[in-house]
Amino acid sequence: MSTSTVKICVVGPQEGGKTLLCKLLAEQLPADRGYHPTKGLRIQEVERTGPGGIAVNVQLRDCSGDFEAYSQCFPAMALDMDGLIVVYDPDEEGKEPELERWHEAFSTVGDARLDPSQCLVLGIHRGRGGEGAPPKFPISGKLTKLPNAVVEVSGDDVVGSARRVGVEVDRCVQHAVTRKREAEENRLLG
Ligand SMILES: Nc1nc2c(ncn2[C@@H]2O[C@H](COP(=O)(O)OP(=O)(O)OP(=O)(O)O)[C@@H](O)[C@H]2O)c(=O)[nH]1
Ligand SMILES: [Mg+2]
Repeated sequence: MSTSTVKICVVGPQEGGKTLLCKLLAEQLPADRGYHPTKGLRIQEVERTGPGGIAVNVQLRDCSGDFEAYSQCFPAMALDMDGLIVVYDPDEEGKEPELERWHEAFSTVGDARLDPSQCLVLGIHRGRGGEGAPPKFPISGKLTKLPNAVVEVSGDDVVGSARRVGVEVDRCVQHAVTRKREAEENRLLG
C-alpha cells in the first residue's frame, strides 16, 4: 500500500461528535441531524492534503463510543493505524478521565506505538450555548500535552465547519504520513 494512504482511528465518548466529524470531512451530512449511535465501526474514506501538498487517501475509522461493548475489538479496529483522533464535546464537564482512557487504550493497542504527534484531541463544539459562545469546559490535565483544538461546528455553515475541522485533521494526517514513510524507510533498510 502506498505511503500516501493512512488509517486514522476516530474514538471518544458516545455522542461526542465522531460521526459528525467524519461526515463533515466527507461532505456527507444527512438532512436528519439527529443522533444515531455507531455500532462497532464505520469506515469513511476522504482525500486530504499531506506534506508537500501531496494527495492523501485517509481511511477514517469511525468507532463506536461504547467502550465496554467493543473493547475486545480494539486490536482489530486499530490494525495498521497511522493516527488517532480523540473527539469530545467541550460543553461536557469532567470528561478528561474518559478521554485519557480512550487515548491510552488506542495509542498502545496491539503493536501500535503512536507518537504524540500522530494524535489529536479534538473538541467538536456544537454551539448549544448560543452562536459564537465559547466552549464551557476547555480541556485540562495531561491531555493538553497532546496536539489539541476545539472547532466550532454549525449546521447552518457546513462548508465553514468542514474547513475548520479539516485544518485540524490535516495536521494529524501530515504527521501520520511522515511517520508511515519513516517506518517504511526503516523497514526497507532492515
Ligand atoms: N450541529 C449539528 N449537530 C449534529 C449534526 N449532525 C449530528 N449532530 C449532533 O451531533 C451529536 C453527535 O453525534 P455523533 O457524531 O453521531 O456522535 P458519535 O460521537 O459518533 O457517537 P457514537 O457513535 O454513539 O459513539 C448528536 O447529538 C447529533 O444530534 C449537524 O449536522 N449539526
Ligand atoms: Mg458515531
